Amino acid sequence: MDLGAITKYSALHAKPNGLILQYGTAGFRTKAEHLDHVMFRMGLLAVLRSKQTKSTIGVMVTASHNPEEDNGVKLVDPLGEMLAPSWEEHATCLANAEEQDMQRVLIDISEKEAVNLQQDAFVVIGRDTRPSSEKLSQSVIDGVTVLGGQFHDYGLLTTPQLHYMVYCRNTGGRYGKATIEGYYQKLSKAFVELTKQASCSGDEYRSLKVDCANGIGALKLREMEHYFSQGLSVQLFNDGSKGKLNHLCGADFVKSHQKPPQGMEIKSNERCCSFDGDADRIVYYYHDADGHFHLIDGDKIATLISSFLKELLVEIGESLNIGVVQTAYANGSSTRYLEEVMKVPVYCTKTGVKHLHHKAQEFDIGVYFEANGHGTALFSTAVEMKIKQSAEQLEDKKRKAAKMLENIIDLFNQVRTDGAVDSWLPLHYSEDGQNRVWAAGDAISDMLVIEAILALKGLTVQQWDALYTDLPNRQLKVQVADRRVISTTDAERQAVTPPGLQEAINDLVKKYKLSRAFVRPSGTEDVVRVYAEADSQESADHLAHEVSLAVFQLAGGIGERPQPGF
Ligand code: 16G
Ligand code: MG
Repeated sequence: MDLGAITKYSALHAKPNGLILQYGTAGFRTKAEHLDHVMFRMGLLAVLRSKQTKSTIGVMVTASHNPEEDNGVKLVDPLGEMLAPSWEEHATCLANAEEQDMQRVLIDISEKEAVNLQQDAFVVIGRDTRPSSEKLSQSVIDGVTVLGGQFHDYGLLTTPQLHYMVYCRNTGGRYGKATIEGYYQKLSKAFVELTKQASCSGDEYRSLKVDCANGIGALKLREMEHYFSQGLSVQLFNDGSKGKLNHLCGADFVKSHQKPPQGMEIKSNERCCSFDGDADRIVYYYHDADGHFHLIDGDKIATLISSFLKELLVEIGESLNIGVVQTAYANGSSTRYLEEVMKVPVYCTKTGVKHLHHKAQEFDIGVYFEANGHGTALFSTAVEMKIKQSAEQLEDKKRKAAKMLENIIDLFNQVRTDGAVDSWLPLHYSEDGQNRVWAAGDAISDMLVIEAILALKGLTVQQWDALYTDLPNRQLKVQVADRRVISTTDAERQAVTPPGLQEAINDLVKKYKLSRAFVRPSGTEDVVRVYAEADSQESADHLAHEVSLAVFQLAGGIGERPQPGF
């Protein structure tokens, strides 16, 4: 380590005194002007992690669905998965060290993790379209180079594309080529193969309007569209040419406001979808003939995907276990439909992709989606092998179904480390013996899977929507002095503290039909989140308001008391 050079460069990316940030599920995220030192230091940390794992590490500069003024940074581990928890702690310590302590913290980390400083390091960098991202990614590069690391700057990428690049590089290109063309080719090939088998390829199945949140998704879809145009034509809106990133558009806006994005003209029954700012989330929607807006969220996406996969398995004659993983935010109607009509086991985990992902790995095929549109399907290696064999050996109809499944697996843009592909991996990387699969969801790949399924099944967007009717629901936020006074259990569905809160919620819920409510401290904002659903919108709204008041009274509310009306 050239400590002199580190000190000199660090001073050029000086930390504002007293600023404290936390590496959360979404990495570091805050106003862009507070992040220069964090970026430089994450460049340093990525080099240490790369030396330790003897693998390529990724650094993504993005703040996803946050406002344009914000930014953020996430490190991507060797198999394209999220950073290991112990290194998240190092990231927090390093980012928060005052200027004079930074070197000591850096040395501490490398000693604690037994990093061989002589080892080569390689870091790949991607960024979203925020005005601040280019300069911030340059600060990452400064950190990488001052510690002697090599790097490749991919420039503009979606978050899932950067994960793909990291995985491809660490598996010697066996999964795919670590280039943007490699990504386009891999996904498009699987999509075109799949949709070739669709008997109904009328125009209504072939065209889709996409709201790109004025973000990176627009650039990448535009580059990609000619690769899959045989199977699907996309019309892009909010492509960044005029509007502001995530402003009145994008998946987060559409889901939380339950209304269409601005800047998109929607004719009745046209199929539309929205990406978020870094293209790892997707929701669908349409207007019916009466002009009513219908949202098709992550729950209905999971239902479509799991029912299709189940049908294919029946056709092949395989009895594999499929499970669906949701969070407490999943609409009660979706859970009921999956369990009672589809007879698929459903599990509930805490909010946050890593929790769902972990649970989904327990199944031969695990489909997981958060209601907000974050999700994917995971296939165990054994299943993948079985399906590949079936695609070669079985006869006619069965073979066709196996081929479809094979293409769907490719289309999900998932990679894994268990079983058969172990031989691809750098042997020295085995963090905790778990099957590590990165597949936290990719809006582009999810979109192509959904479009292929709709075409193959000949389903219109209304028919898909009609699988079940969502229970009316409402989400609210409450300001409290310290949101940590709320602790939860049962996958966040029950409040343990403060005393009396759960009893109050139980009493309120009893007043309404088909009702349910829960509260949880947010992991990304300084608020308590409240969710309620009931048999009518009015009841859901009332219940949410009453629960908010209970939180305000029992959990130390601050500011104005929650008011009724939305
Ligand atoms: C993060 C999570 C997302 C979750 C959200 C909840 C990842 C990659 N992202 O964005 O899955 O839905 O947090 O936010 O894990 P909240 O805690 O503020 O409600
Ligand atoms: Mg995102």
